[in-house]
Amino acid sequence: FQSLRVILEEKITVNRERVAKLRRDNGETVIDQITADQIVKGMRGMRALVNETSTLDPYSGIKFRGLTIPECQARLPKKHNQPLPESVYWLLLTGDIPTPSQAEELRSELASRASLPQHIEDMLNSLPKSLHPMVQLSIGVNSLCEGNQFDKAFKSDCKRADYWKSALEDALNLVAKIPRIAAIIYRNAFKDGKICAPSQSCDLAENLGRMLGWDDPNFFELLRLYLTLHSDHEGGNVSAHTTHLVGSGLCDVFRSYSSGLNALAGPLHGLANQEVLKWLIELWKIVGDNPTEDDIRKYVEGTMKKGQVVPGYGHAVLRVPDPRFLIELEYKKNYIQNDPLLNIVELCYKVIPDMLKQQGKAKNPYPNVDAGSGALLHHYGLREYEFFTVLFGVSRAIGCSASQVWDRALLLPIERPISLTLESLEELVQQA
Ligand code: CMX
Repeated sequence: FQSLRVILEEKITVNRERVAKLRRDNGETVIDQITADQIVKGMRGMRALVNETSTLDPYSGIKFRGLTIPECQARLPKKHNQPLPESVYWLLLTGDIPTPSQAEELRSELASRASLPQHIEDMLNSLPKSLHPMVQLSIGVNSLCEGNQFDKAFKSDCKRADYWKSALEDALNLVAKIPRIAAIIYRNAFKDGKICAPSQSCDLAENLGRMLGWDDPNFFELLRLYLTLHSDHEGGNVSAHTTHLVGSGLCDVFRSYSSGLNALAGPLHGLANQEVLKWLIELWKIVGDNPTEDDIRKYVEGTMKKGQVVPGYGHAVLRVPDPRFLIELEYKKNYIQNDPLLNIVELCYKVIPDMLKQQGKAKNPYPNVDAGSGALLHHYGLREYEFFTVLFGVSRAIGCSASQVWDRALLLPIERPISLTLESLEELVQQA
């Protein structure tokens, strides 16, 4: 952990200089224009945020600190065939590929922080089982804010330039503890409420899998992939942006990310994870194990006729099949022999893009990450789809908390754009 701090300190000094130079030399340089359409259509394509951890290209997809996911799979320290989530976290925090010993150092540090205060366990155990798991997750993460390091620093005479140090402490605690919150929610809502303790020798994925109640190395391997795929998706998506926005008012990472989790719980965003599986299971019930393309078409037509979106398809930025979905298919090909639900996922991929193209509305007719993730979890016996977005939330804590460390590191200010009434927008358009 000490070496992580030292590396970050060096990088932060360099990057603060870059910001200072950018502002000094080009602070007034115009780099973009905004159209009226962008203002009324969810700010699509508007480049207006700084986010260091990842970038998203419409055609090549997500890059974590410049690395595609296949590059991460090839170059980051792994367990079996997938990157350790801890090595992804190191990469997002520092921009460097960790050495195996650095990944191990972070793994051990996070494992040592993985337990929860008893009162938080009691509080989670007292929540009604019927409360949606995402609400429980948001409550659990919010409650971690008690005694957080950032607030302590803020209330002491800590200099603003040093805020990132306490933010890093909190970020590590969030990533270390959120698997246990998730597992308690799962065990209470869907099992007998009993849960094993986190182990000091496991990585984040295996600890999560064991606390959920699995003892299957193949499931832990899938969780490693899952945590990597969902860890970050640049700064403009609803959950990352919410976390950043709330954090910009100097909320600690627990309260910021708790807000981000509520944002993730929308059906057009992270809840699509659960909606896809619900939709696929209904489809499976109707068409059976060996459907034809026509069977799928009929079902999709039914969804569209009801005016609903086809879950797991489309994206606000991507304009190609989501590379994360293609990795899910690759995983199925390499690890899973014959699973009727996953076969249906593949058949959907053959049929749905053409149907969405014909409908002519969606700018991106291709599958996103959610189109395949739930069916993979289902294969290993995790079938309670209301829980799926919680796993998304556990993963995204990695990217959102690393981003918040950099928000503090770069001394980013409170976010405060200006909103317009329709009348003022109409006037501005006339004047332009
Ligand atoms: N099925 C049917 N219609 C769709 C569609 C889909 N999967 N995706 C987009 N459309 C429709 C939109 O509803 C919109 O219709 P209206 O003009 O009638 O409002 C039109 O196509 C244009 O939308 P768009 O510009 O292509 O898409 P947006 O950027 O507005 O929205 C997204 C992107 C992801 C919300 C949308 O594609 C969608 O609702 N997909 C299904 C839900 C889903 O899978 N969400 C997960 C996304 C990944 C994530 O963030 O986690």
